[in-house]
Amino acid sequence: MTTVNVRFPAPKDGHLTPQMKQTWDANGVLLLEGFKSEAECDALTERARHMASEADLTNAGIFASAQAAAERDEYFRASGDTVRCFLEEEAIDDNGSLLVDPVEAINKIGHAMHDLDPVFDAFSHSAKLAALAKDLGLKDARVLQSMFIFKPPRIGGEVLWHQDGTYLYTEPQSVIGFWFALDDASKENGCLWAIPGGHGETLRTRFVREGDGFVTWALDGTEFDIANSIALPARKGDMVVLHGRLPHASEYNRSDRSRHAYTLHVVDGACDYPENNWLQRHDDMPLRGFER
Ligand SMILES: O=C(O)CCC(=O)C(=O)O
Repeated sequence: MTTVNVRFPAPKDGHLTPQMKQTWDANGVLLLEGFKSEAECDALTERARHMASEADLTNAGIFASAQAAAERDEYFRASGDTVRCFLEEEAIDDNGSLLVDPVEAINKIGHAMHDLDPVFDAFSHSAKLAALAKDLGLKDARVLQSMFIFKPPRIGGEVLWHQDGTYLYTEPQSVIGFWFALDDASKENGCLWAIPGGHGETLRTRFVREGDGFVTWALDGTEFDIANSIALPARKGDMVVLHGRLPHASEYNRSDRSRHAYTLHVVDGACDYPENNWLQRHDDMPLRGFER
């Protein structure tokens, strides 16, 4: 079993110590304990649950139900610079009817709340996050994507092993994931897993636009070394930083506790952003940095 320590008390000003930097370079993952306060976490969760309670879930059902692939693709495609809800696969029956309470039915909200909603904006922008991004090597950090992940009790879906560079590719590769635990996350309710050091390997696939749909390009067929993966249990307020080539995943939540989390994906504005990446913004909504 792999034993690697990637946990540190969160730096108050966001700046990484030499030891944190060394751990980041070696492993491609850091867990910064207590990066956010309980109050900050609760405010975000409350806001997301409010959004979920008001959401038009008829449309959200497109994502999981057997409706036309074209409709599903269009719903996803337009979420890059808007705010849309996506349902858990197990939340609806074959006819698309909800099997659980609407607020417990949502898999995630994405992908531009950090720019479009004041509560998410406040959580997502600070001098502390800007300092962290700089120390991680991002010369011109741009916050590209936000996701509120509900992982609801009993039906919270699994996230398969992947690298974030597959979805958010730049040349050279620059994406970094900032993942915040908004509930305590354990193996029981579907905490993150990662393969320390896996960021040193190649990007395996790219997910790109093709015509009106999407395809996945195979770049390297080598399997991920999941025998060397570690669980990353986290307390509410902890933050996990994930290199864009670091393989990571999470299991189903079959427990009776939710596992809310929030992620920001950040790229370097100095890098090229391909026009075939799935996430494209309209010109009137340029990417911002971490400054408020
Ligand atoms: O929260 C999860 O379960 C997975 C999140 C993830 O894979 C990501 O943010 O890239």
